[in-house]
Amino acid sequence: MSQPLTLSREDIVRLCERVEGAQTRAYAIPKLTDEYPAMTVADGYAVQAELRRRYISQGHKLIGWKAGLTSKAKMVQMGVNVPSIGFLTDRMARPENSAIKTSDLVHPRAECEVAFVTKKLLKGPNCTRQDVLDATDYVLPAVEIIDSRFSGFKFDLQSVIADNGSSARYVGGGRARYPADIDLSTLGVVMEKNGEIVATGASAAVLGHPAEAIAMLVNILAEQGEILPAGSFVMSGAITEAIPVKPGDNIVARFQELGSVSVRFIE
Ligand code: OOG
Ligand code: MG
Repeated sequence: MSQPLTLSREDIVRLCERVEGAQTRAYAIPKLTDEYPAMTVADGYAVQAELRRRYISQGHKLIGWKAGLTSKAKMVQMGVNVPSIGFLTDRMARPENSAIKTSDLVHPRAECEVAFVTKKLLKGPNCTRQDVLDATDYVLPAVEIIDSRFSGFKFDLQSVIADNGSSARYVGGGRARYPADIDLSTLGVVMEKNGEIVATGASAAVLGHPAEAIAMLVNILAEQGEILPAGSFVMSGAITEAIPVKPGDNIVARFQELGSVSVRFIE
């Protein structure tokens, strides 16, 4: 993120309010670069940081972070070739097996990811996969429900970062494991929608090893002067492409060694 900021403080607040409105009232907006074509990745993170401050001042709690666009399948699907990060709050969490309302989302899609829960503080720069594994308490399977606020799920890296990486809902579940007990790079995953297999993949799709994505996330946090505290919940990014969901749909993500996570969707 060695790019400069091009947005003024006023622009950052204005774009933050625009994204916040779209997120909280579930409507689509044009990508931000339509109006601010010179926007950089650093500008995107400045808008995201403003959004985080705003939610926290409204009483939301920061639970952790997510890496996004860390697999080839996702990069190809979204036409973006650089990973990104976003924050996760308590308001986005949903219990396993719960019914997720779609009426407060724009155009939700489900993804399966490996999540990490940390027991030691992590900080960059130069955070490595091994640092992440040493600081990990346990890993667990997760389903993320992303919901880009941009029309047609069409965006560029700057815009999606400002929209907090399309973060909307997340569900952890399955079976928690110590990272030393399993080979995190070779886990197979199958995603089923309404009983049919809609996507399959292996965890190596995420930068070769999901812990690599967490190290990258910690290094991006460092560029923003942030650390990853112990006790954080961190998702490493979708292994396969994201699958659109609508009311009545049922998603089951089955992970080798980690069990499965189910969610269903209602109006
Ligand atoms: C951006 C979010 C990507 C992932 O796991 O790759 C993401 C998007 O595709 O809207 O969460
Ligand atoms: Mg994701």
